[in-house]
Amino acid sequence: KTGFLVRKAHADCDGKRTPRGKRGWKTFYAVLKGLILYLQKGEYRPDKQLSDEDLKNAVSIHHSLAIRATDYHKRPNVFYLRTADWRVYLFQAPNAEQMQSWITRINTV
Ligand code: I3P
Repeated sequence: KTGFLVRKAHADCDGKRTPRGKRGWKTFYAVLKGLILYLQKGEYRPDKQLSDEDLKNAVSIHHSLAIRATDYHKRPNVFYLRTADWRVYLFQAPNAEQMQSWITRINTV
């Protein structure tokens, strides 16, 4: 599955609150391949080499959980992703269908 997602980092490894200055929303082209959610900046081409930054932004979704962010009201179509090492991201999908589709795909791999 692929598509644009806007990401906000909420908690880093071990659930530590992501510090101010690093909590802004950023747009990525997301590619879910196996157990990795790749987040690429800039223009997307299927054959494009992943940059070092792209690799740093990749998220392991093994033992992770995606949940609709019903308590977050500032933006629509937002879901939480909690990873096995207790990072927490918010992801905004372009619409409700895409949000549900990402949640289902992440939770059923
Ligand atoms: C953050 C940025 C986020 C905001 C966050 C800020 O600043 O403005 O958009 O989250 O608020 O800390 P920075 O880019 O300097 O990290 P919201 O859009 O959800 O308000 P927060 O610290 O209350 O999460």
